[in-house]
Amino acid sequence: MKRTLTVCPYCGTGCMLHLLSEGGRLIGVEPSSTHPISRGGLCIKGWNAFGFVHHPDRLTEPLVRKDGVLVPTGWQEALSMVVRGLQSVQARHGKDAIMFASSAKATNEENFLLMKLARRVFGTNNIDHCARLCHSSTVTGLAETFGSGAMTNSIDCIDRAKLIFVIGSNTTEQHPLIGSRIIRAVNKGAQLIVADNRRIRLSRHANLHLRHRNGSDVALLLAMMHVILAEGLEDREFIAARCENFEEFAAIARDWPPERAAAITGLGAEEVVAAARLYATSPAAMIFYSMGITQHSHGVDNVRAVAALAMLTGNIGRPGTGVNPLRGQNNVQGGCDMGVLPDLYSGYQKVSDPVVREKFRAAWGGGPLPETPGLPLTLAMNAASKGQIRAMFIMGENPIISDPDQSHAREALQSLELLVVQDIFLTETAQLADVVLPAACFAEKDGTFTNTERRIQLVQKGVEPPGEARADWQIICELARHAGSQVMNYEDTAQIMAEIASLTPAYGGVTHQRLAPYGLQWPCPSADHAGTPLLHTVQFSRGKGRFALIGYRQPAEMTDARFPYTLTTGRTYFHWHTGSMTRRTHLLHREEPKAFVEINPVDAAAIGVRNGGLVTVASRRGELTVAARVTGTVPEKVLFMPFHFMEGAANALTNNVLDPESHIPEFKVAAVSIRRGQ
Ligand SMILES: Nc1nc2c(c(=O)[nH]1)N[C@H]1C(S)=C(S)[C@@H](COP(=O)(O)OP(=O)(O)OC[C@H]3O[C@@H](n4cnc5c(=O)[nH]c(N)nc54)[C@H](O)[C@@H]3O)O[C@H]1N2
Ligand SMILES: Nc1nc2c(c(=O)[nH]1)N[C@H]1C(S)=C(S)[C@@H](COP(=O)(O)OP(=O)(O)OC[C@H]3O[C@@H](n4cnc5c(=O)[nH]c(N)nc54)[C@H](O)[C@@H]3O)O[C@H]1N2
Ligand code: SF4
Ligand SMILES: [Mo]
Repeated sequence: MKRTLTVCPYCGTGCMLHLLSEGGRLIGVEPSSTHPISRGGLCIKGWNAFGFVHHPDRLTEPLVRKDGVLVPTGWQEALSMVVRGLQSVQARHGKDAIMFASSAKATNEENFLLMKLARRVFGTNNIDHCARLCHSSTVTGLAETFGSGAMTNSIDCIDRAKLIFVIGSNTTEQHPLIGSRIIRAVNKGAQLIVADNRRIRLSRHANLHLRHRNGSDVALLLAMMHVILAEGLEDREFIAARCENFEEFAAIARDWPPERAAAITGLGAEEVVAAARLYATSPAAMIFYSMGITQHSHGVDNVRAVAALAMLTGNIGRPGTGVNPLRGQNNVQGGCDMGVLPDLYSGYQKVSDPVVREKFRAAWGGGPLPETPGLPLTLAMNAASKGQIRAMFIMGENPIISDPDQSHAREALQSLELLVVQDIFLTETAQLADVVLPAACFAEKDGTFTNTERRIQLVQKGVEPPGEARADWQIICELARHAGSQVMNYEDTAQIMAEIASLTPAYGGVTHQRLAPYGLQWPCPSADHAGTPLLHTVQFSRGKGRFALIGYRQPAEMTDARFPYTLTTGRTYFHWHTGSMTRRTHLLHREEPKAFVEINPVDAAAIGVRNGGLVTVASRRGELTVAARVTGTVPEKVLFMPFHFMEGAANALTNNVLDPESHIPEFKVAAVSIRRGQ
């Protein structure tokens, strides 16, 4: 039996595990007992991470559409169809008529190469990835306030926190090993505030559970800061020494007494006062947040408010404190770090900066690089439906299920002249493609993933890919050669990392060799640097921490007589996003086999539906019928649906309205009606 140490392919917690294989086939996994996060544990998805790898549905050869159907072909034909197709669209409609979507499931090396392919070989900045749907509000909001959009502290800090404030994160289900660390800290005496109107597992352990209305976080946080200022609980020394723009900000917060917020949040003033006092008087308070904060048409304002709360009380730059956005996908932190973003190169270096462009130009053989920022993914989908984007190359994403307003997404993809999908399965999106390229999965390749605490870890190959499938990085290099470019010839992924390190200051000291066994946390600027577990200790990345000005805006779609319920969407413990992997993993699928909607018993009774009965949910975008899960988890008039299931796709209902700055969709609030389904 062979044991290969690698990284879990699911969430951004970044547990490491051993793949166990025999005769070239995976037979199981074993946690890594000395890894700083897994420490001998894994969640159910980690234990089953091998489950989809040898599934008979794996793509084993390239497919091209002929006479309307996808048929198998060889690599040569498939690759030249892709390159000819992209070049032909560009020749007729301009360089920026094509869009690349990269993948937070792929390695850093692969993301870096797709970024290079788009910019250097195809001459466009139109590249983005699922972070747009996820933490783009964080990247924008924290860059403005702190100068860096990543977790300020480390997972280990949970043990040093005296108070943990979890807002808009269902941590035990979505980042399970972080969730269990939080529970352990609480059992050892740390205090816990949960702000989420669902009764999640963590709320049972909380000293205070705030069940405020969806989309009312800015009002809640401003009111907490009002109390802190009114009671003199702010950290004056920290503010004076480390921050700017305080007076302007304080004038806004002073305008938000808890009584004003009450009408918006639905919380009693005393609950807000209690939360403010608990947080502000703790000697070390650590904030965790995730999609409940970011996925709103005011997602950036939410993030600004969270950042302000931490600065106001000096809870940043020390162990056990900080602002900690929990990054979702196994390598979404890395995707952002590698610059698969329309306005940034790797290391958050701006494409609009001529010095930066010159550096990349010189390193990449001297060809011209595009100057204007490209399109965010969400705007590219809109542009596709208007005929401005004519071709899309999608590596490792499944937007037919994950994008907001499914019929809009379908129409956008169907209106393309050329759709290329590079995936490990024939997903619902791949079924619409003109060319499908079969990729190797995490267990079949080498490289690195960067987890939510900025830890860059080694991914190692345990088994061979099926059939003709190849690693994403190899396919991208082949595409470059088919396009006549000689700028992407690599022996292995370590060589790609050397290039990343030479162009990306925070990864400057990273080599594959140095990453064994359990990685390095960036910034790691030089070969002798040990990595950085804690950010902003002496000053913020941008110098002074900036109190941003925040205004409260309500969600774009509020309930009314026709659509009297609020729908919020998210995840379950057993499934991963669009289900491509977890629904093909026997044990996970068995635990959660079908779509459902959580509905409060009072609302279920009102329409005469029992647990397991059918409910038809309708929004302005569409309607669907799914099984009712009758539960007090959701308050009255609020429904929750996971978006994993094509047969009951939550995104048929969601609102495609975007935050004006981060361009994230409002996945967390839509107005719907319900009736008993048949
Ligand atoms: N099992 C599993 N784990 C995952 C994933 C998965 O698909 N499956 N996906 C990964 C990814 S990419 C991500 S981004 C993370 C997401 O991780 P989370 O953000 O933790 O997950 P969600 O279920 O999207 O939403 C979290 C909570 O936000 C609450 N919420 C909704 N609206 C609001 C609001 O207006 N304010 C507040 N304060 N809370 C609100 C919901 O009630 C929900 O409990 O999970 C990662 N981990
Ligand atoms: N309603 C609603 N919608 C949401 C959200 C929500 O909370 N509510 N959350 C949003 C968020 S936070 C996110 S992150 C997105 C996620 O949206 P997506 O990224 O579209 O979802 P995934 O299912 O993770 O897609 C990953 C794809 O990569 C493939 N894959 C896996 N490994 C590899 C590999 O090594 N190489 C290649 N080429 N492919 C691979 C998988 O088969 C799968 O098809 O969904 C968003 N959509
Ligand atoms: S917590 Fe996340 S990284 Fe760890 S085993 Fe579970 S899914 Fe994998
Ligand atoms: Mo995400």
